[in-house]
Amino acid sequence: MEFDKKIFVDWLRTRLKRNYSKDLKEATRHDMFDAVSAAVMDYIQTNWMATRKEYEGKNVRQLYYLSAEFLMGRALGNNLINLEIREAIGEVLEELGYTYTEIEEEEPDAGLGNGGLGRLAACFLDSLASLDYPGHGYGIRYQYGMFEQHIENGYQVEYPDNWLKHRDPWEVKRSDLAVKVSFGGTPVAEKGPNGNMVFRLENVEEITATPYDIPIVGFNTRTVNRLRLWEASSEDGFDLQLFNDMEYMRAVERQNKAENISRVLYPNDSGPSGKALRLKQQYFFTSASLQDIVNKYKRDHGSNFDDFAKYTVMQLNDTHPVVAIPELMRLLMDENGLGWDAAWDIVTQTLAYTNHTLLAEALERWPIDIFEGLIPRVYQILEEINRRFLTELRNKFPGDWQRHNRMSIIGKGMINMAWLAIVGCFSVNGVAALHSELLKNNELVDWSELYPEKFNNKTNGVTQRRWLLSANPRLSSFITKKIGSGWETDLFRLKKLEAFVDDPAVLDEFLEIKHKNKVDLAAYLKETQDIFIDPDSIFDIQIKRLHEYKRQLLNVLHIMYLYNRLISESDYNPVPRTFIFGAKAASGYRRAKSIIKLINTIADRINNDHRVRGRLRVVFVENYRVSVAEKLFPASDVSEQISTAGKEASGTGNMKFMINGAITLGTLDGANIEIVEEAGEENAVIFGLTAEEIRKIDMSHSYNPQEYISANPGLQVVLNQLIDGTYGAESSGLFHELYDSLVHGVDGQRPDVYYLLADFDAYVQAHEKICELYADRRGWAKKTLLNVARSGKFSSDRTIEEYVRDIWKLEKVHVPFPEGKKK
Ligand code: 26Q
Repeated sequence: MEFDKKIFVDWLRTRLKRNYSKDLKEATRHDMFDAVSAAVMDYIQTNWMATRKEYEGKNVRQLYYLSAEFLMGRALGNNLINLEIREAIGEVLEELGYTYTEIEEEEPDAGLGNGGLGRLAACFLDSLASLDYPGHGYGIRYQYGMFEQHIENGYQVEYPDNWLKHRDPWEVKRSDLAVKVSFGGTPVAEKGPNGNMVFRLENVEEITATPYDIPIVGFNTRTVNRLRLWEASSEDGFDLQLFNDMEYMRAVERQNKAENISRVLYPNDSGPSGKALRLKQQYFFTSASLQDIVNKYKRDHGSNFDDFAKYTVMQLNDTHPVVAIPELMRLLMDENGLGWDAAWDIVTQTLAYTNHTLLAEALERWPIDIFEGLIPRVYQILEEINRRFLTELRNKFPGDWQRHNRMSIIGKGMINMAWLAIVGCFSVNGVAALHSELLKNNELVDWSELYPEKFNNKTNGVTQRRWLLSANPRLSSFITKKIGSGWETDLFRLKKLEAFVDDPAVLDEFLEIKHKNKVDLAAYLKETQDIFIDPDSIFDIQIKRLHEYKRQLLNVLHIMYLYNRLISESDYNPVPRTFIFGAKAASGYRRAKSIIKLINTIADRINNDHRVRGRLRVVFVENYRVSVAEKLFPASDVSEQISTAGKEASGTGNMKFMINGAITLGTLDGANIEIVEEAGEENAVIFGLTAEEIRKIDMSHSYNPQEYISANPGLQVVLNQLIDGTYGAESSGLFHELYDSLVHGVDGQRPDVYYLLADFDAYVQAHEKICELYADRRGWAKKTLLNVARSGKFSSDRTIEEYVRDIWKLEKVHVPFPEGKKK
């Protein structure tokens, strides 16, 4: 990237004058952020246009990643890094009297996702562009992203995330590409142009979908791909003929109702909401995206669809866009005159599906009446898909009625979206080796028997550009100094760091970097939450959505246990520890919210008890999000990955910890298994029941948590403290319910569904082990450096290459730099 400081400053001056009527001296930090971003956008546009022309000129096969969520976080730092002008911009800002950090902090996170699934989509876009693949995202431009979390009196309180309050400098509105999405109405049959029967909808509610494009800038390449997010509005506003007071009010109401579709991200990341508006969101962005893709194909190739599958492949991020299957059928048949068989061939050659969960309660199912009411023609097509599928099934398994019932897409008044996905897609993948095996052999065994060729694994990954190069500059320069550059696009090169693991000087240098990062985090927490933490203590961190299966409660029970020991055993003197949590609970998830209150209650008590001062602290980081995660991972010593084995599909935070040199304290669940495999058993601390052991106990119904309580008096005390008033008024309410859920079972559920008590002892031992390892500073440094060195597999670049090889079959497209310019 050619960069000229003087031109850049001139540009800033012009921009500030034009948009804010200010000169450089008068500009606020936010003005400055906006102007810098706009200038960077100008740089990006040149490459963006060049990329589009290259794709169009070469007529290449393209991937579309359909996802209800893209958890992008901030863009400025990432774009500057990928354009390799971060340092230069930093210098310009300093010369103008700003620090780079204060300008960066002005940008709100684009929090258009709940957690892992949404962040994975964002990492994938970064890898696609950085590896020069033509792959683009399609999603929803939520006006309000993931809620802002405040902690009030220890409780989580949700506030709207008004991230578009100021304009978003990274988006380009494309009103010229708006499409219509219809809801409701009555399907009416008519003769189509080819003499076949097609359906037209009468009396529909028509919604306008307007795309906003966001550039996805590849690292050290000219490739700029596109994230296209749809906004909902209504066109049929004002009927001037009928204009009167009532009509006016109705018109505005219609507007609001339409705009509500892209108003807000649903904040629950498990357990279907069952709400019609959620289905509206799904159909809205899926239909708009498919129309856009079909329109583009027709512009490039005319209306013969024979080559559609050759130039197009779509990945469905979980079941949220799975309505694409009947909708693409509808577009091809009703709007483009194809017959059923031709349309079905296209659908089943272009769509692929990723599953992200094993939890039965999280599988998406829609009541027929909601579905049919909102999209009646799509429902008709769905019924026909199911009718044909059941015919196929009866031929394969004649007389096996139970199997037919289990596998019917429509049954018991509900539509099973995962079943639809498996029938309509050519590929079905899980997101870590264990997860894919469990899908194939347990949850989806009926399906893998029917379609064994569809099932495959794609272990998740994370982009090292954001999670190491950008988030951890100290470690990044250390790495480049030791092994040279190149790891930014080939993370396996970190392997070369293994040459240094017995060099004491290097180990000390490595420890020093971690220490400085911990000092930075401590300063940030002091500044934002007025909490003091000691950088010489172990930073033991659990950051992820709050869920019972992720077992934050196990972490808390252990902290209570440790606290009791520190007070009662005068000769007990382990390494000082700081336990850090960050987590949002879905707004309607009562028990998850009780756990947040418990963490804050315990933190408050411990942090104010002089008896454990300097030895134990607990911090709950408020409003955990991508930009805060970027400060936490680099400062981590211990990565808490303690889900009940068999429940966490993969996890991706676990990978971000590893590449930043933390030790995994975890169960053999999700990608933890592969992390330990790569790092070496001696460089992680693993504990607890395995997925297989848990499955056996589950099936035999033999679990009795009381056995574990009786065998461990310390655990007994901790559990009693939840209800005996030790921790105040909540002990009779919220905490009592947590106690009951562990000891007795609540609402007809079995006690301790997630086996916290069964794993408690092993977890205590695991923490002891951590302290022992940490005390040997160079031993610890060696283990954590080996984790970094062996983290190559967990780059999303590796994941994307596997998707490309097995599913997408894309070719790289190199966008050439202009004559005489760099590279
Ligand atoms: C569904 C229907 C209605 C409303 C909301 C939803 C919904 C929204 C988000 C359901 C699920 C999610 C998100 C799931 C998720 O983040 N899963 C995580 O995906 C990661 C990436 O593959 C894995 O690493 C995690 O293990 C998995 O929990």
